[in-house]
Amino acid sequence: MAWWKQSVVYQIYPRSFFDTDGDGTGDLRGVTAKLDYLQTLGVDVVWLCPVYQSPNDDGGYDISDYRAILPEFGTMADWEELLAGMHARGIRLIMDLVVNHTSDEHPWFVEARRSKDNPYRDFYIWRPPAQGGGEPNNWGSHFGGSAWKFDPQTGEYFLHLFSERQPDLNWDNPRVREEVYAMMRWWLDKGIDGFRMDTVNMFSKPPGLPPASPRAGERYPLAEEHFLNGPRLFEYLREMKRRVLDDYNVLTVGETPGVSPEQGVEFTHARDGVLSMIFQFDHMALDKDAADPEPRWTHRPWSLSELRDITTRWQTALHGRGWNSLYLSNHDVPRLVSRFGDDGEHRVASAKLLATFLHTLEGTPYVYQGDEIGMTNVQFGRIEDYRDVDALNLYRARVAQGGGDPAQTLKAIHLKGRDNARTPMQWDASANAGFTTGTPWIGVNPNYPEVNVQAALADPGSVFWYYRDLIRLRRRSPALIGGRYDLLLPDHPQVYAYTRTTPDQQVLVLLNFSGRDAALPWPAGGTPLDAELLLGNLEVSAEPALDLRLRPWEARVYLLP
Ligand code: TEU
Repeated sequence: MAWWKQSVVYQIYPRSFFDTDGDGTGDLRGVTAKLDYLQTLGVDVVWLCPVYQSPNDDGGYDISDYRAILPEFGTMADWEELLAGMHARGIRLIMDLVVNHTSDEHPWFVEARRSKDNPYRDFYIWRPPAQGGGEPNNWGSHFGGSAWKFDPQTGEYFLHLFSERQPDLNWDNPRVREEVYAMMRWWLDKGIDGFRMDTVNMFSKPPGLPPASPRAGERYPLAEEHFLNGPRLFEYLREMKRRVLDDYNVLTVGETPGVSPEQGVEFTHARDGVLSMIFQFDHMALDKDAADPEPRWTHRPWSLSELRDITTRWQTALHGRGWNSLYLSNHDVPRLVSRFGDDGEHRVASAKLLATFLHTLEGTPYVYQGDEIGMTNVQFGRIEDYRDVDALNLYRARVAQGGGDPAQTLKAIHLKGRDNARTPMQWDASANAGFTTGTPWIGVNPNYPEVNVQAALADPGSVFWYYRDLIRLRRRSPALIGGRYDLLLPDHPQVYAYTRTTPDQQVLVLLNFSGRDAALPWPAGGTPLDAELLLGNLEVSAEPALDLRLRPWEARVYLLP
């Protein structure tokens, strides 16, 4: 079985992890300093978010030199020391590969914008103004406004699906692909163990760039129907596999919004897929109002049955064919305990339940930094305290230029903003949560005196030790790694129940996704007395009865006879 199927991945957003030089920004030495911590947790792989040279318009996802380390983060020697430190501990490293776009400070773009006949012009996507002037089409950017920016030097527009400082590369140009493949080999030859591929299903844009269909009142719709899974995407990814990936035994995980389970199989098929696994987005839309022109800033209550349906579809479709990645959080979304659990009274129990869910499904679990101590969303009172280009653009468009209500807009940012996940890692109860001796680049969540690593390590009942136990449990359970998923109690309003089965082992998982007691019949054969409780997030006394009661956010994992 491929090594990455048996692994748990830990995602590090280095800017917010640990600062060793007091400049308020996390750095590579900060990651190296915490490797023993990661080893105690028991993770197998680290996914490091971008550490490359970048003007940092979008948290380093705007890269101006793919082969250089951003000085704020350290040097290439620091990076090499980090890789060696990981490998010495048996931890593998995957790097972020951001090649849908570059920074506008990348030398290719600096050249490209000089003149229409510059040799690098065709590295990017340029169009003249529409007839009568204005943007070439109505495509919107992910971060608000048009996806086109006018460049006066040559009188044409360039395409940017993200910020205007992130021009999209033209993947139809073979020279672009050659450059990307060479750069990938360069990193792989340094000894890394794979890539997390940013926006990997946006590389191929359809010929003619047809207009997008707007929702009511929408000026610049996100043209996902055109730029997701475009016509030549698989051609390019197969080429990348043949030219680069086939020569290395690596983990590749593609970020793929707007992909169905059937397409997921195509991406990750064990025989002729192009990636090890993908991040699907269906469950990320659960709490959004899809009818709103800006769904990502909306909030609607989600129901267990919706989460169960989505999960069941993916678990079933990929079993024996492709491979899932399992995540509820990352640097782009709110904290999982605030979003899918209860970050108040039941913070600890619900954080453990969500962890149980992630580690008992088929696929490779991803733990985002801080989730292992139950870190929560933050609510800064002023827009000045926010750093994310996405949130700042929203505020500018709605309030500064749109005359909208500042409080409403801040509320949307509190609920959905990406900075929720980007506040500094909380190491201890000292100033700035022990993250830095300087001024942190973004404020620390004020709950750090209670929620921090030092406190978690000292408490045997903490979220941290529960994650450690789950990771260990999964490692020694073939059913939890590769067993078939079968849904039980499909209509239960509070409890998510399923089994994972191999010919030799069957595991039962019971999750009370609610803040109330839940009654349920013992859903498997025999009685609870015949089963072995492998792990639970609350103390359980022997329960001979066939009727179970789960307490708020209670999670149990049983080995069935
Ligand atoms: O994110 C892509 C991204 O924003 C997706 O969440 C997508 O826009 C959305 O789901 C569509 O509905 C990646 C990085 O993770 C993010 O931090 C970067 O800002 C972005 O790419 C640009 O590189």
